[in-house]
Amino acid sequence: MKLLIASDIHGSAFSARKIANELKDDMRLIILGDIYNHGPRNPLPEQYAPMQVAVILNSLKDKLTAIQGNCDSEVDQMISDFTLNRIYEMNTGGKKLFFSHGHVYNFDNPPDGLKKGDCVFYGHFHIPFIKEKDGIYFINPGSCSLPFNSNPKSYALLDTDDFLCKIMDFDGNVLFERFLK
Ligand SMILES: [Mn+2]
Repeated sequence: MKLLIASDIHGSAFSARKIANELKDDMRLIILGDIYNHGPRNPLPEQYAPMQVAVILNSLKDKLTAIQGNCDSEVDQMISDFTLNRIYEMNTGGKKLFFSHGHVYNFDNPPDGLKKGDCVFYGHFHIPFIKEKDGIYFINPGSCSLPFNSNPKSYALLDTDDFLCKIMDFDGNVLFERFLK
């Protein structure tokens, strides 16, 4: 199975469209929250149009798993044809993949009950990375809309057959890649 993992769209129709274009037929999409609102601390992203983001993501609802971010409110659920989950867990290939927004669970505060080889995915920080601590992997796809620290807009790809994880920009460049073994 191939997963496209993206985060922190923050209402950018431009970025939602880019993600939709990268999503191939054999992929599932996981969105790690901060979907519609730009957030009071952020500038407006490119083509800020939350309702257009909803139209794009609603059209992908059959292949989409979504997480609620700290900028996502009750009304955001009302415009979404998919559920905004606080966390999402997937068990595959002997691993647990744990997905959340990242303001609660992250490198400094991992969720309980993980073992070596498990993977924790989150956004929130708008900085892409693949880190490892005590055999547990922490993956941030960055923000596909409002990256910080002069990073490019980015997203992650994970193949759950060989667990190769890549963080990509929208020009096809691989920013980071690592086997999450
Ligand atoms: Mn955010």
